[in-house]
Amino acid sequence: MDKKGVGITITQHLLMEERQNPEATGAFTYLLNELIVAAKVISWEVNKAGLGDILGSTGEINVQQERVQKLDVFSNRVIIERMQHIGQLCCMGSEEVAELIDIPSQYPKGNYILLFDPLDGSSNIDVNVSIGTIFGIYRKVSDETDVDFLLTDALQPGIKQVAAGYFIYGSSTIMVYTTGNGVNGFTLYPSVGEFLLSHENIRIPEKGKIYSLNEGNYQYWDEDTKALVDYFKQKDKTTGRPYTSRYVGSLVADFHRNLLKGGIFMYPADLKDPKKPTGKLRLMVEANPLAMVVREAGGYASDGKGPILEIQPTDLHQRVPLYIGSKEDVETAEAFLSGERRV
Ligand code: P6P
Repeated sequence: MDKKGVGITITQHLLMEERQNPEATGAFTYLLNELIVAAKVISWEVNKAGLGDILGSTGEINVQQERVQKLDVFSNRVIIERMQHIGQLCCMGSEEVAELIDIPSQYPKGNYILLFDPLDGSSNIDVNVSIGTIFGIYRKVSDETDVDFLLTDALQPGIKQVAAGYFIYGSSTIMVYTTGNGVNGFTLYPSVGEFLLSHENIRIPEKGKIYSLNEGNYQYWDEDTKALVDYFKQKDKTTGRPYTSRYVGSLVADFHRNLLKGGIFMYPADLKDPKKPTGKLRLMVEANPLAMVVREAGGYASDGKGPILEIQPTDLHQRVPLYIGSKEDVETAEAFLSGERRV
């Protein structure tokens, strides 16, 4: 909060952005505000998780073949129940649910599609490492209303997102989002129950000094990937190398640090799991939303060959290699991964 004890609330900021958009109807502001309510509920639960019995896994396995943590289930349910009644969505897609999620018939449908990862980084829940919610919002392109015919509307390239962002539940709860007019961050003041503007007009440094990836996968990478990672570790003062290695193992935490400080996050394709030949991260609910945020902050996101945002999706849960962060560093990654560069 500023010295007068108040700050710009997220609602104020959304309304200011809405007033700048002549076509705005308020539907979008309403949608984001409801998502914020869901995030406040999740934040509350995450921050007291150590006190209740909500830690640990439910024992189920989700569509990603990952052990479902109780907070995953809770977060997924909170977002679905919060968002389904607002009359702004025609359907939703969740990392936790195999198929598109319909809007129950008792609620009106709208023209937006919400795709989200309800609680990313769930493997870190029990060890008190930051975790988060990632979201992307699209406008429906067809006249369809039946969820069985809305998959084409959901599988639009990331460049078509009208908004994207994430919440981090860590030492504080922070929301970072963009509607295509720059990137702003808001910190939740629990005493006030409001997100207040704390990171105005975030810009990522053109080039960083941090590289982030799980080096335990080294033996599963191809030679171009190994050469790229070795490059960031070699000593060369003129290019500020070796870079510092920072890896939390929670995408939102690793991404957020690099967004503010500069650097590159990488999750390469690896041969570790034949069922996941294109890496672990999901295009629709992880890569695309963060790719929009980083582009609006002056950075870049690639699958190693080209822009994440230009990939034409073929499946709601498809996975992609992800190289995201400072533009110059991601372009270096593309040069190595194409075999053009070795030094
Ligand atoms: P690894 C968390 O489970 C997650 O989906 C991302 O948040 C994170 O970046 C990645 O997986 C970590 O994967 O293989 O390094 O443990």
